[in-house]
Amino acid sequence: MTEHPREPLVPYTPAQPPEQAAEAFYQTLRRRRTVRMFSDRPVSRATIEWVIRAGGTAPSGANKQPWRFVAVSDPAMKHKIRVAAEAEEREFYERRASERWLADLAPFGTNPDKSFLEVAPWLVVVFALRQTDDGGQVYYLNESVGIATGMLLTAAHMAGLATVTHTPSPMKFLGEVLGRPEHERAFMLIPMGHPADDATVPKITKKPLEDIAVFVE
Ligand code: IYR
Repeated sequence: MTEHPREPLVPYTPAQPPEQAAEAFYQTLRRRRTVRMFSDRPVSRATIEWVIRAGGTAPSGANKQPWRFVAVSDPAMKHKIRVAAEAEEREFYERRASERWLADLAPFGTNPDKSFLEVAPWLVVVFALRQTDDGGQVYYLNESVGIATGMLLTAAHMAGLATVTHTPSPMKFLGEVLGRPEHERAFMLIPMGHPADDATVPKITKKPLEDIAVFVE
């Protein structure tokens, strides 16, 4: 058997005790909202790089890190993505979506207009790798990429950036427009930037703890 190297854990110890640290983080995270009204105020590439690095710290099946984050600021590419996304969305709103689905979406005021895809300074397209870049097996792909995406969204929020988890369906056009290889499957399209000064968001609530948690002690 080969020896696999190990190293001492360097624990992260918050400045406050766990209970206070957990509440403080919750108070910050609860202010994240999905935003569809962006400012065109620029965001540096370095900011996006840090946010992507944060997403890339996610745990994944056998640490295969089966994700790729494609960050787009090129206006011509953003335009192409918008045009293609809006074509899919028109199909969705006019034909594919059931009456019930449209009714469920009504409170959010979404529609086929995806101008945020051009206004936001950056689009981060998350791809799930069906296999590693060298053809190896990946494990728990959706779980892994879902976690990394959640961490990416959290990192953007902590940097003061707004995001929307946009899932045009089908998303195949993203791989085509961006010229991504066959083994990369588009997972989510995430505009990132500062919110518009007059941005509004739907008045919605999150379920209270009693409705989302069960304690067995
Ligand atoms: N992809 C469409 C529709 C949509 C679906 C769900 I479920 C949402 O939570 C929001 C939107 C769109 O982006 O408009």
